[in-house]
Amino acid sequence: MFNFILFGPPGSGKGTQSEKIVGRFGFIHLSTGNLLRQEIQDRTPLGMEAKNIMDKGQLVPDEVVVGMIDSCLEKHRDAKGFLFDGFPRTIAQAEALDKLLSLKKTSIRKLLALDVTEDELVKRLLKRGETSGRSDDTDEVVIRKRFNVYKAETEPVAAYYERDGKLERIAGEGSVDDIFKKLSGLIQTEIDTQQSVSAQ
Ligand code: B4P
Repeated sequence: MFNFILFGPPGSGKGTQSEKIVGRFGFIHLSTGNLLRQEIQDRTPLGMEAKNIMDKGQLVPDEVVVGMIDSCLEKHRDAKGFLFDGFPRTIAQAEALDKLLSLKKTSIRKLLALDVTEDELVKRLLKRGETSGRSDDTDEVVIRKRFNVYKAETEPVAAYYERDGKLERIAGEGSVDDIFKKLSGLIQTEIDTQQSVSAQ
């Protein structure tokens, strides 16, 4: 199994690149943001609680998102691999993910981190807010709050995977296609390396 994390601040292009990556490599795409927005759309009790939190630019509790990921992993037992998008966002989520994957005798191959400057991120999110209807994208105060939460709680996740040599940093500014070329090159290298090890 090939499991990758697509990592980066809000608006860095995780959702945009994930769609292209799963299209090319056939992984299962697990976006906690999309799963939460689906709960909101379905007006479930979990969705109502999540909306309140997301509208303030805060993170949904770890046990809620870990539970969602656990049931998705169960649903796709025969997957060729998973692309985690927007998850893990805290060290507790990273530890929980490692445990869930080790129970399935697999692990994360690489965390692919998109680097984008804060000014560019604000521009992208406000632009998306004009058309997406996402209430967390229309107010610059909420967007700045999301960056602060990212720096305090999510950035340490990159260092957590760096300890095991799993961190790859990618410049996330430029055309969507150029960024996709860099990401898909890194993923293909991992697949080729694994296949040559297995062939020996
Ligand atoms: P997410 O849904 O994960 O989304 P995001 O971080 O806002 O954006 P993403 O990086 O995917 O940006 P995109 O490609 O769309 O999170 C939303 C909220 O859900 C969080 O704030 C949190 O409250 C909650 N949540 C989610 N996961 C959680 C977890 N694990 N734990 C707790 N809470 C959680 O790109 C943004 C825009 O940029 C788009 O309009 C796109 O068109 C544009 N763009 C992309 N690439 C570009 C490029 N190269 N150049 C120019 N524009 C580009």
